[in-house]
Amino acid sequence: MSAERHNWTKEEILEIYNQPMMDLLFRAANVHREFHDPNTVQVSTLLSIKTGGCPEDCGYCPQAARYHTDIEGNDLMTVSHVKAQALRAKASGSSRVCMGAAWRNVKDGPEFDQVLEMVRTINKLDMEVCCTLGMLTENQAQRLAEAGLYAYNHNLDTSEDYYKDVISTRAFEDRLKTIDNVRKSNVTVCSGGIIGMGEKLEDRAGMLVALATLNPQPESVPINALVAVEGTPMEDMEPVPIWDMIRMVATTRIVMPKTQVRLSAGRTNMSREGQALCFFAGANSIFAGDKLLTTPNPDVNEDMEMFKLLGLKPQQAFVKAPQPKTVEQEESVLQPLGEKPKWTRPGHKIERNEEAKAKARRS
Ligand code: SAM
Ligand code: DTB
Ligand code: SF4
Repeated sequence: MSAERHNWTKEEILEIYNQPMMDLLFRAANVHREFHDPNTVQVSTLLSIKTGGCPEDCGYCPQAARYHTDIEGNDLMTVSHVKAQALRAKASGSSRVCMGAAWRNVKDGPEFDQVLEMVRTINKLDMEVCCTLGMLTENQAQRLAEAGLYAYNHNLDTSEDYYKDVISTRAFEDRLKTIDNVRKSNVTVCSGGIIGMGEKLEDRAGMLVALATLNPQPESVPINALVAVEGTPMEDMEPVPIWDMIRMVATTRIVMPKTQVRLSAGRTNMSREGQALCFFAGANSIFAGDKLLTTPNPDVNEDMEMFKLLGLKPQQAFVKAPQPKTVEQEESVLQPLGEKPKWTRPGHKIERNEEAKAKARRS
């Protein structure tokens, strides 16, 4: 029986990652079957509730204002628009809606109040609600919990070492702090990262160490393959080989046996056979819908065809954790604190991010 372990080392994880493929697949599939129904996959729909114009410099991200990518930015969506999209998602088989905002961090005020109303509205549709809004204080996490939030997504993205080559406007410790703030509430933690950003295998293992040594481990771990978007500093990155994705998913499954491993961005470049191997290796969750936040994703009908072909069933809502209760705004005991937390601004320079910025200025 595999137990959840919190003392994984980078060396152990590298050894798992690098073992012969057939051994890795066999071990991962066994762990997967101990803890999960191998024929069930959780399906989430992403909704970009506030797109573009972000002040951060995450080197992979098309929503960073400084890179001048071709995306159409917009203001915060209305609650009624969000409700209509959630109903569509539910009708197409999603059990969870994940709302993303291109923010560095959450600020108390009318926009956050509007997000809280979105959370209440979707929870009342009996769907799991997830948000990814950037950095969060403990009070903000509690207020989201009270509104009925099921999960909060905040990715470590890569190892602590490589993080400094990807993002200069906030630090790895800030990410851990937000995860800790979420953990103190009743909201489940969703945290993972991206492969294909030029990192070494040691960095992939380093990221998994950082996630697997959290106690408890995150309830959900998204593994994204970089979507290289024109205009970002990572526009010329080579696509991730499918075998790397399979190895990463399998290793994540082994070191975090109970977590929901999410096969996230990058599926448009993966064949059905490749995705099937990822499911065999322990992936048991996907993002559905023809758009992620700003980039393409397979069409829902294509995914449902794949599910049929593989005999996979979408997971019902709230089978892994009970539905949170929504506290109405008038009954809330929690007040916004209007905090101005001191999130780190490391201020180091990343050459390729500077070059992308300069290129955008010239064009
Ligand atoms: N602004 C918030 C934040 O950074 O936490 C939430 C939104 S952000 C877009 C959510 C996550 O999407 C990032 O942490 C990153 O892992 C993933 N992501 C963004 N751009 C990506 C890309 N081009 N390819 C793959 N994953 C990407
Ligand atoms: C996650 O790990 N991947 C999703 C979700 N969490 C928010 C986002 C992927 C974004 C891919 C790039 C885009 O569409 O903008
Ligand atoms: Fe902003 Fe999030 Fe994109 Fe970074 S990943 S630039 S914080 S939207």
